[in-house]
Amino acid sequence: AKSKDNRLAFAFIATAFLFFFIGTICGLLQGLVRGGVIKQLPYWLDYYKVLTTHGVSLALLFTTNFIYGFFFAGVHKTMGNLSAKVRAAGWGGFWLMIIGTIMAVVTVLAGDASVLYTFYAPLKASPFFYIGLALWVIGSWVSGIAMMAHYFQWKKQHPQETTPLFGYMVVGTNLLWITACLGVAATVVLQMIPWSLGMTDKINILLSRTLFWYFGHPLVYFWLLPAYAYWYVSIPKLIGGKIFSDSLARLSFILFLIFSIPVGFHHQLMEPGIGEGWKFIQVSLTLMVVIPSLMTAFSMFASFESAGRRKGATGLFGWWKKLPYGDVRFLSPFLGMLFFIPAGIGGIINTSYQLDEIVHNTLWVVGHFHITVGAAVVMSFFGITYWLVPHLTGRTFSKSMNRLGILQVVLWAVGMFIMSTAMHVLGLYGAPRRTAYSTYGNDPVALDWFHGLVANQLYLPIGAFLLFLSSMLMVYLFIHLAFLAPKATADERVDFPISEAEHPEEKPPVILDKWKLWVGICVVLILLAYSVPVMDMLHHSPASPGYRTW
Ligand code: HAS
Repeated sequence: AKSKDNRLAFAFIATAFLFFFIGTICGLLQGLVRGGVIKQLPYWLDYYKVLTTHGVSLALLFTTNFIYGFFFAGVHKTMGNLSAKVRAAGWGGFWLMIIGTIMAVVTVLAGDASVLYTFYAPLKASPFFYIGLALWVIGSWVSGIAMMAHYFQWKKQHPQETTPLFGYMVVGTNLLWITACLGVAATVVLQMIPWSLGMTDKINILLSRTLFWYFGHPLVYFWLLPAYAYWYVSIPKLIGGKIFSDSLARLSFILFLIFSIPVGFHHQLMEPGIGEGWKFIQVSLTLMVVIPSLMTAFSMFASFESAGRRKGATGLFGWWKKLPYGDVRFLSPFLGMLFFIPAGIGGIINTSYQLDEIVHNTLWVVGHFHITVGAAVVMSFFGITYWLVPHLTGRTFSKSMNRLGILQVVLWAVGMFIMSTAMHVLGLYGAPRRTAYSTYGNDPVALDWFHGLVANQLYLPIGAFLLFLSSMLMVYLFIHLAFLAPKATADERVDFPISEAEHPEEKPPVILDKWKLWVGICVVLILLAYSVPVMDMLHHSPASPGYRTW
């Protein structure tokens, strides 16, 4: 039912779907251009403008707004009503993010910021774009701190009780986000805004890219962790099981907090100006951050097996037949998990220096991030949407909606499979990413490369079209669940699924709750991995003039 807290959560979710709508339309256009179906977009709809809108709307705006909606709903569910102050701060953050977003999106649509979602210097956008970004980051901090304040208030009022797992995960994710954003805030406020305002005429590119990736890699875990929260906290309940280990789940979040920041150089392996020793350190730390994902995979298999055995499954793999594939709340994240297996392998390939030399800046990387964030994460968000929206609006979720939901997620999975496989293959054949000239001026050699049976650019628009159909169905289903479905009676109410622990008597070790300790270790690792190279960049890396995109 609609409480004041649920209204806040709903505001985040509804705006998330607005950005999803804009971003997925741009996705279709791009697929058509990259596949050579549309030779060239009209001049007012330049390819790079579309690509920037696609990346910013989906990777930055849809994800963040969705995550905050999900988190606010979850902390309300597990730790009770927000205090008036906390709720006001949540709304304050929301509006700051909206103002920042409008500034950035309008600037992009006006063609004054076709700098892509990574806004690498020396590409220079209008100052409104950067100021919008800065406001958006500050807004996200305000809302994030509000959620954490709710958790710590709860903890104070219940000193003897184990902190709820969901709230714990919200704190871990927000600490990760706030620490990560320091990098992007530094480059935007100290480098890019003065430069785009004309106060400085040159910019230290290596430093700005380093500060960006200091933020950019933990950004991907900021997307992933809410999906993991759903996997750990809700999936066991949906499959009729229990959380395999509460402590393991907490430990995996701590490991993400510690290891996901000092690894940004694995995006810069091909860049000169950073010593190989420093790249080596950060690659080693990247391999450490794989461990909590392997722990999560292990934990999911354990939950599936124990839920299956509870339902009478026997043998090593009998549980496989007992999972509720007909329930979209489960099917969607489950398909996402399947995507995440090759996605994780691809990530390990990317971080291996010599292999990255082959795939860097090719469509392979685009394939990698479409099956990580575009499948594992987003399919988890779809699964959440089907119960969260009716939960927040007090409406019903009927069997026919579930069937349409299954159609939507299957379309997404098939479209994503076709498109991302093609991206990986084309990337290995050498197709570059981020180019509008996808038929390479009809160069016969390029056409020969990309028009085979296996490596064919046409798979991109085919996949993109199915993804587009799926996204429009998702938008329709969102609108239906939010505004049109019948109001639920007391019996029909859709609940927020929270699982019980397999062994509730086992309390998680107290040390896991010592946030200061974990943030301290995180800071030490960041200093170890970054301070010398950054000092070096400050002193030795030359500044460069910009390239105005408007
Ligand atoms: Fe990545 C580039 C390395 C994970 C997103 N990545 C990107 C970019 C994005 C992105 C957006 O080292 C492009 C940035 C740009 O625009 O330039 N990535 C990694 C590594 C991991 C990884 C080592 N990435 C992610 C996740 C993302 C994401 C997660 C989004 C959410 N990535 C890289 C590197 C680059 C990169 C380089 C730069 C490349 C370049 O050259 O530019 C790891 O975290 C992956 C660990 C994951 C696993 C998988 C565990 C499997 C699980 C599922 C279990 C399944 C079950 C179901 C239980 C080890 C948990 C099974 C049921 C059955 C019945 C079978």
